[in-house]
Amino acid sequence: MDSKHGCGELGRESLLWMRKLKKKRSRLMNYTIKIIFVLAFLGCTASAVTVDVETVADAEIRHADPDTNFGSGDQIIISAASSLPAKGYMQFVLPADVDTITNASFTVVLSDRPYWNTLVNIYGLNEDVAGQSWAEGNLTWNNAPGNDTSSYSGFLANSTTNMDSFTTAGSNYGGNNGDAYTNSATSLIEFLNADSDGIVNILLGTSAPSTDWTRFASKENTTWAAPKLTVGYIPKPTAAVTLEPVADADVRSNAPDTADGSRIDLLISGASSQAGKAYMRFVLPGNIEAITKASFTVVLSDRPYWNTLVDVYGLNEDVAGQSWAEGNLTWNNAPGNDTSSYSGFLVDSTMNMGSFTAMGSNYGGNNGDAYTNSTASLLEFLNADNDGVVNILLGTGAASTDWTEFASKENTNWNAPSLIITYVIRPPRGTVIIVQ
Ligand SMILES: [Ca+2]
Ligand SMILES: [Ca+2]
Ligand SMILES: [Ca+2]
Ligand SMILES: [Ca+2]
Repeated sequence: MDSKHGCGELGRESLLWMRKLKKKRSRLMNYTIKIIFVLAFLGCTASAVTVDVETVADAEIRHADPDTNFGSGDQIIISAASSLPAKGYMQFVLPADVDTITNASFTVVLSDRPYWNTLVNIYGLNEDVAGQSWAEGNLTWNNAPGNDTSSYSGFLANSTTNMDSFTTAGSNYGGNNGDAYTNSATSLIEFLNADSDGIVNILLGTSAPSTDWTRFASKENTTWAAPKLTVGYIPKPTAAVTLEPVADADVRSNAPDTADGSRIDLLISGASSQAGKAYMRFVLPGNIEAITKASFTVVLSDRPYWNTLVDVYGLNEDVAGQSWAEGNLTWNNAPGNDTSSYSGFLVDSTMNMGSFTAMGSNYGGNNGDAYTNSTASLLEFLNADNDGVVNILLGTGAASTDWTEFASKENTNWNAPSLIITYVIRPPRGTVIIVQ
C-alpha cells in the first residue's frame, strides 16, 4: 500500500468511488464495495491525533462532611489539614475512537494558591473498580470509589495507582493563581491504556498539613481553566457514509387507515383538515462500534407560503414495529404516533431531537432548500440503537392548510432524506490489528 496515503485519504477515495458506482450497483456489488471499503481502512496505518479532554464531572470530597457533596463548587480543595482534609476527584470521558494512547498529560490550574508549597499526589482509579461514572452531584467522602476514608491524604492501595506527584508553588515562593501544573508521567499513559470503557478517574491528594489549603479550578470555574487531559492517540479506523431511507411515508389524520408509501412528498401539517407526520426508516451499517458524528437532512419539495417549525423525533429502541412495510404504514398503525394529536408523538415511545424552521415562499424559501439537524440528541439516539434499524419522525404544530412537504425517496426532482454518519469501525471477528 502506498505509504503516502493516510487513512483519511483512502476513506475519501473510497467514498468517491462508492458514489461513482452508486447508480449502477447491484446488491452483491454493494456488499462487495462495503467489504473493500472496510479493508481499505484496516490496511492503513492511521496517524496520531491529539485532543484536549476536560472533566465531565469533578468534585472535592471532605472528611469533615463525609456525606455532603461539593460537585458544584468552582474550586477543588486539596488538603490534609485536620481542619479540612479534602481530596479531588476528576472524571474524564476519552474519545470513542481511541485505539492506543501514545502520549498524555494531565493539567490542573491553581485557583487559590496557599502561602506554602504543596506536594500533590496524582492517582488513577483502577479499571476494575466499580462506580467510576459517579454523578457530579452525588460524590461524597463516604461513597467515592477508591477513597481511604481513614486517611486524610491517601486512597485505597488495591483500588488506585500512584502515578506521580508535583509541587505547586505557594505565594511565598513565586506561585500565582492561574499557574498551570502539567504532568506527563509514563505511568499516566499506562493507566489510560488500561481503560476499556472510555471512562477514567484521576484523583488528587496531599499530605500537606497546612491550613492554607491548595485549590485548583474545577470545570465550574469561570476565571481559570478546568482540569484537562491532553491525549495523543492512534485512532481506530473510522468510516463516513451517507444513508438514504429504506422506507419513508407520511401518515395522515383524514385517512387514518390508508397507506401510501409511494408518494413523492412527505407531508407535514398540524392542520385539523389534514394533519400529516413523516416516518423515515434507515438501516445502519453492520460494523459500527460507535457513531461519532451524525446529521439528518430533508429537502423541501413543496414550500408553503408561511414558515414552518418542524420537530424531529427518534423512535425509541424498545418500541415494536420499527420495520414497517412502506405500503402498510398508516396514521392508526404507525409506531409511536399519538393519534389524538395533529402534531405530536407518544412521549414514552419517542425522543425529541430538536427542530428547524423551513422557510416559506413569502420568506425567501424555495423548493430544493435543504434542512439539516445535527444535534447531540441525534447522536445519542443513533448510538442507542442495537439492531441497525432506526426511525426518524417529523411533525409540526403549524396549523396552516398550506402544507409543508419534503422530498421522499421516490422524488425524482429533489434529494431523498439522508443521514450522514461518521463512525468507528468495529473490526470483523477474529481480526488482529497490529499497531505500528
Ligand atoms: Ca464540579
Ligand atoms: Ca474505565
Ligand atoms: Ca416512500
Ligand atoms: Ca433499532
